[in-house]
Order: sequence, then structure tokens, then C-alpha cells
Amino acid sequence: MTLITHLRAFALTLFGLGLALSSGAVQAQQQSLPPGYKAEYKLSTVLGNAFPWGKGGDIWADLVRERTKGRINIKMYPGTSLVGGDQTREFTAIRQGVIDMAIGSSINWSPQVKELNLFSLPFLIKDFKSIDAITGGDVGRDIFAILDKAGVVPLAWGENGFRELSNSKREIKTPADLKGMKIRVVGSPLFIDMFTALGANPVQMSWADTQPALSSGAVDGQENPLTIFTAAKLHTVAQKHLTMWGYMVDPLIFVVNKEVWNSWTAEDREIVRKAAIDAGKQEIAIARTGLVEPGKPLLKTIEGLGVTVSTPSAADREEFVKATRAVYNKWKAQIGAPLVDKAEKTLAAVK
Ligand code: X2X
Repeated sequence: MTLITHLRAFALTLFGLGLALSSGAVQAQQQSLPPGYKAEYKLSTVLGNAFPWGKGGDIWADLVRERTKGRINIKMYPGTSLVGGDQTREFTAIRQGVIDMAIGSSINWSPQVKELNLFSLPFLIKDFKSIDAITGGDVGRDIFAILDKAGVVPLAWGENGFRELSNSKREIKTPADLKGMKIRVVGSPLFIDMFTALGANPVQMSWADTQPALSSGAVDGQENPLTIFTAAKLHTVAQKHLTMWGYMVDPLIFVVNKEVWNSWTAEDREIVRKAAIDAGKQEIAIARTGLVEPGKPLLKTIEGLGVTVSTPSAADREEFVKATRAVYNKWKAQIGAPLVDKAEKTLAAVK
């Protein structure tokens, strides 16, 4: 063999080695996802990241991506777009695997999980300390066990918020002021019962349909947390009157589809759980911004938009409580009296 052929053979060997190395690198990249992992996990929410709810979704996705070094890649689908915007079908879709993970409202999942109506019982949970005592205690653990049995893996609590009443017609201070008013409500029969008992005319529709309906005057009012009122600019769709009645609060719940959960390593499951808890805490703080500081600055902001903000007196509030008592009792039985008893006891102990 000549020197030239030696050199050529050497160069070819080097070339071949280079090829082998680079295809090895590509293979390693393709294999960097553990077996059974998907390239993307679909996270369902109702609201996007202009709202605390969607911000919570971004935080969860970012924490998981960072802490798993990209093994778990979450993409958020707001507007409940994975179920064509129908909030009340979200829970079933998670259970069936159409949705991999979700941050959902207790109201939207209550048609499938009747115990979640607990949070919607009129005038049961009256302040932040009270909701924290429920979600952070025995009742919260019971609800997670129920969700687990219902076919999803519950990981952490977040918060949509206390739902205050707004309308285009007049200041509402007592149930009499609500008489005949068309109020948009979410897809749980409890809300139809409640607003009917208050003398209003409840109309059930999805969040996606609500803003157009307020804008055209098809409905007069709605109820939602104040962070939604401001971020969705509800004052621009004729919502000029706001009543701070604090009649219920909907928590958010971070969950994962069971099959997806079981496809992850124990290490990754722990990362996803811990990230949900961390994201939930941050999301709750965002949802309460402007409502926990002295003087509730968010109310000033809303007044600055030309909205009248009324807070019913204790006596007037009692009128609302009385008018909805029969609804409370009917739904207490549907939810299951022992669970509601437990919640009532927990709340009585809150200072
Ligand atoms: O539809 C609503 O009112 C909303 C956005 O608050 C929920 O999804 C419960």
C-alpha cells in the first residue's frame, strides 16, 4: 500500500467515525424523551394569560419544563378550545385523555363531580381565610380523594375568586333590585336555582358567549371575580353596577389525566406535583392582588372606570342569605350532607 492509500483509508475512517458520532448524537437527542413520553402535553384552561388563571398555567408549564430539563413540555390551550369552548365538557375530556392536564374551576366540573357544588353553596364561604381553611384542610383532602375516584389525578389548588355581581341596569343592594333581571350564569343547575330564588331570570351560557351577550344587551348582568371584570373590560360591555356580595368563591384545581400520570417516571411525577403546588400558590397571590391590601385598591380601579361599586349592609346581605336558604338546603342534600357538615364545622372554627 502506498502512503497515499494509507492516508485515504485513514481519512475515510475518520470520516466514518465522524458520521457515526453525529448520527449517534441525533439518536441520543431523539431518545432524550423517556419511553412513552409525548413531545407535547395539552393543558386546558378557560382563561388565557391576561388573567390570573392563565398566568397560573404559564407558571406551571415553565416550572415543569425547567425542572424536567424539557422532558415534559406543556402547551396551554385557553378558551377550553380542546372541547370547542364548552367548559362543562372539560372534565370528561380529561378523564378520556382528549386533554392531558387542566387547571379547572370547581363550577365547570360540578356537572360530573357533584361534590364540587360545595364551593357554590350560596353564602357559605365568606372570605379568603375561610376558603383557605377548606382547601387546606380535611375537606380539601376529601375533595381530592373524590376527584381521584372520578378518574383524574388532583395535584394542587388555585383560585378563580369570589364572584361578584355586575349589571347594566341599576344598583343592586337587595334581592328586590334583582327582580326580572337577565343574568348570565355558568353551566351548573345550582346557579339556575339560586338566581331563580332571588327573583332574577338566569340564562346559562359559556364564557365565550357571555361578552357578546352582554354587549348586545341579550343579558343584563353576570357574576365573576373582579380580576375577570377588569381584564375582560366588562365596563365596556355596559356593566356599570357592581355588587360586592361575596356569595361564593370558585377554587381552581390542577389535575393530570391518569394514563399520562402513569406514563411518567416517579421522579417526574414528583416534579409535576411540586410545580403545580408552587404555581397554585403564586396564582392565588395574583388572583388576590388588589383585594387583600388595605382599602382594596382594585375597587378604586374599578370605580375609576365609571362603575358604581356597592357593598350590601349586613342586614341587606342577610336578605340574600334568606332568599337562597332553600336552595342551600336542597343542594346540601345533593352534595352529601356529611361533607357539607364537615365544611360548616371547619368554617365555624375560622377566626
Ligand atoms: O365562565 C366563567 O364565568 C368563568 C370564566 O369564571 C369560569 O370558567 C367559571
